[in-house]
Amino acid sequence: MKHKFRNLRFFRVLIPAALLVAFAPFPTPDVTLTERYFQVEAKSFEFFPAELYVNPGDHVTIELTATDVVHGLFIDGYDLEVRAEPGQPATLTFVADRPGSFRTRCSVTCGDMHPFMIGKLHVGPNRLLWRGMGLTLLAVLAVILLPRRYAL
Ligand SMILES: [Cu+2]
Repeated sequence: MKHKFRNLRFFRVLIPAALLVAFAPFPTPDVTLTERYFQVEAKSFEFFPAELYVNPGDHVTIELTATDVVHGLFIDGYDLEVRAEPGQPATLTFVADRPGSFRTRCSVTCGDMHPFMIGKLHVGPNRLLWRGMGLTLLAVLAVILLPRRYAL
């Protein structure tokens, strides 16, 4: 009886903790100005890196370098564009004031695979990743803390 009571108390803590990790709103990110600088290489229908991660409010600079033919980088949602000639890097600077994930794509018809030259700009913390990590941690704690006869 004593053990059972302890287990109940354990779940009373664990379940709300899991719900909190899964659904609690994230604190608004602090508004300190962060400069983000990315060097993006555009070459044969690919951007490298293809995915850019920033936080809302960041001042973002993208330096686009084209190493074969003229390429452009257009950010859907922000409607911003930068175009680079081979060997002449061009920069785009903006404030990431819209959270979310936005498609980036080449804005210069550069060849057959041009429509597939896409990437992504992520503005905001990777919430799913953090929640997933939090839940995993709780699951591990549960396995460690749960009395053995209860776990199996
Ligand atoms: Cu292109």
